[in-house]
Amino acid sequence: MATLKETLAKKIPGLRDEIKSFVKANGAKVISEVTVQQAYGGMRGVKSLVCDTSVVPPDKGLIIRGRPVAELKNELPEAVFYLLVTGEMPDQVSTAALTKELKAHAKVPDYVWKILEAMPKDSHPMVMFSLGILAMEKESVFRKKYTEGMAKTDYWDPTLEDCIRIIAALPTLAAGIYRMRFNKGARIEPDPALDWGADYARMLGIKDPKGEFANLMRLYMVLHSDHEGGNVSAHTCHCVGSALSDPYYAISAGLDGLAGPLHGLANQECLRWAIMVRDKFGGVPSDDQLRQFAWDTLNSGQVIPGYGHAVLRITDPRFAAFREFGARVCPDDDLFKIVDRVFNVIPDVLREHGKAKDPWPNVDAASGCLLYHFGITEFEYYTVLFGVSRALGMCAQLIVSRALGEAIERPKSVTTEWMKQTVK
Ligand code: HAX
Repeated sequence: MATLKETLAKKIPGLRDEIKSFVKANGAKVISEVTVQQAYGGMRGVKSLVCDTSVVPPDKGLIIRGRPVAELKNELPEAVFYLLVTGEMPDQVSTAALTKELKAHAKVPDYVWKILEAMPKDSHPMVMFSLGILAMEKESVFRKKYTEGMAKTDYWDPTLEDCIRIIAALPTLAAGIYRMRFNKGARIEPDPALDWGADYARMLGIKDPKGEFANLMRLYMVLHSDHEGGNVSAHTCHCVGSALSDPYYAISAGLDGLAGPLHGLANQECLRWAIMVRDKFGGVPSDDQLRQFAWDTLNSGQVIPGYGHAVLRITDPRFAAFREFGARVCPDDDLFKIVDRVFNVIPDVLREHGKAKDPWPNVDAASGCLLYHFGITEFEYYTVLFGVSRALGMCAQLIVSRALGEAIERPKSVTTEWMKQTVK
């Protein structure tokens, strides 16, 4: 048994030495080049960030600290957080200690609820979520210690502490927002006896006689937890954190990026699309009907949500894990059947369409129909669930970044005029 903090503390000196001597020996070597296309095209493929928590090989999908995500699908999210931060899978006792630590900080201060209650009733739940985290910034141990005066080598410690507190409070905050925003009745208080994911499921107030919704939440939290360092939310969080803004600022900022329709909001778009299909055809359509519907979507200039990826070039293993869950728990659900059928039809349509580099489903293609099956029918909320999970990865990346003493981000921007002169 070793707590997350003990395991990390033991690793930090070795990690620092390793990186320091590696950079000293190889600092001038070139690892990437940048084309004009990349500079204007979202820096796709430019290798200029370091992230050790996970990698996403285009032909394999998410690998967390050397473990393919499919191998982790039965683990608790807090155990995966431990793995993300330290690179080691905790034993049961260490996981239980982390669960206990998280549950000790599960309460959300009253002033946060008051701020959220004062917001317009039609505020987007992601705004409420991001704002709720930002409002809690006054709790930051990092800011307090930094103001008092702290050695750079100690930054990681209060960063870890802030991150534990943020992760601990997120299910309570997110579930409270769900109940408040969608008129579900009074908030449900955290239960110290439950694990992090199961308590989130319970605080949402979903009836769960067989415990399958809690299983879905645990799975959801593991599958969305991390996806390298260059995606919009992780990179934003890293960039803000690199200015030594504390984790409350950095996580809130990362979530603002996750709220975009090409990133985390895609899961609400996916379900909207599947429901449009169901309503148009009065149930599960035939493959031909679905093909035509997909072409209508593409011809109207819209994307097929849930398909394509900036990095992946295969069926996302996270989609496969959700599909397997659906096949076990709700094989006869119409929306699940539509999602399944879409999988048979869309890759060919996108290949024929000829634009998307990746015609395969991403993580967002299947998650929405499972949430809907259990009664979370408010699509606008889906990105909040994604955010609770992705906070695990963002926090892990921040902690590692502070442990390694990484520098403030400051890439060089150039003008179009400079580009034109340079390529001459
Ligand atoms: N349907 C239609 N066209 C698509 C497409 C899709 N699902 N996926 C990509 N394309 C198009 C792009 O719009 C782009 O068109 P233009 O050249 O006209 O601009 C072209 O194919 C090339 O794009 P790409 O290089 O294959 O993909 P990008 O790296 O630019 O974008 C996206 C990756 C995920 C944003 C993109 O595939 C997309 O818009 N998919 C649908 C939305 C979605 O599912 N997003 C969630 C992704 C997972 C995630 O990050 N979740 O948080």
